[in-house]
Amino acid sequence: PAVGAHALQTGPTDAELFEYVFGGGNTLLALSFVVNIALAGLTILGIVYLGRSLTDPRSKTIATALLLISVVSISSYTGLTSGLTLSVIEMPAGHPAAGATTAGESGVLVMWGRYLTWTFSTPFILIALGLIAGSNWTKILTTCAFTIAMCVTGLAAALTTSSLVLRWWWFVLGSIFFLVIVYVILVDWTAEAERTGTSELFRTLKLLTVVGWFGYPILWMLGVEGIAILDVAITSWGYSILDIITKYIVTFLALFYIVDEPESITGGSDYGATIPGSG
Ligand code: RET
Repeated sequence: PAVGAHALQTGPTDAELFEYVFGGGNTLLALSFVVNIALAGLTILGIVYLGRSLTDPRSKTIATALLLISVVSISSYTGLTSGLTLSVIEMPAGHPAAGATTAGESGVLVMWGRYLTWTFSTPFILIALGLIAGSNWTKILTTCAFTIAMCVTGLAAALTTSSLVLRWWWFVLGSIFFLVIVYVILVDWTAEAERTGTSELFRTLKLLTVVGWFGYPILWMLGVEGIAILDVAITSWGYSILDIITKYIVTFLALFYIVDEPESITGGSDYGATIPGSG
């Protein structure tokens, strides 16, 4: 092999993986990708339509962050659909899926494009949530940095083939980063939303986000990357359904609110500034 060749550059090509997923026999998996392309597209159109009358700069910033969630999502699912961000990867010794074969190659189908693209989509979810809570950019960007770290370690966990222990160590690191985000949402932003006057909306968004986001590491553990008790199509549908909740449903709830009540979102003197005198 060429110098520098590694797992991603060997095994089936994108064309072979596309044929494997869409050539029949894997309809369930194929649908879990295509349905989300459609939903992300509809969400983009919905935001452009409903957001067209927004004038308040902070509401516009929120709507733009919401738009970018679905822009990343439609690209992410296009990557999975085309086979470009799928690979067949051999699991290390001791892994329950070690020795499996997929599409005539030894290894399991890994949807690594999901972890890669969460790196770009989850920060926009946190920007929207933080602005709705009336938080400041220090806290918002802190959560963004931690979600990027979490997703990249998840990607590393999925792609590590040298050792089972190191796969799980990556996972533990990612989970610690995740807890930082959960803390900021549940403690800081909950208090800030109270002061800003957005606590009613924030409570709903917080519930969908925190409960929904916990589903991802659970699926990772149960799916083929972890203890492999769920097959790849079921795991993929799990992620696709979680995406519907944590992205499109969160987007529309937030959007209806800022379109209806743009004045209550302008809590801060600056975007995301804490209201003067509120501590
Ligand atoms: C990983 C594995 C490492 C440990 C943890 C994870 C959490 C992932 C989460 C993903 C959320 C994704 C969303 C995508 C929407 O576009 C990476 C699975 C904790 C919380 C909301």
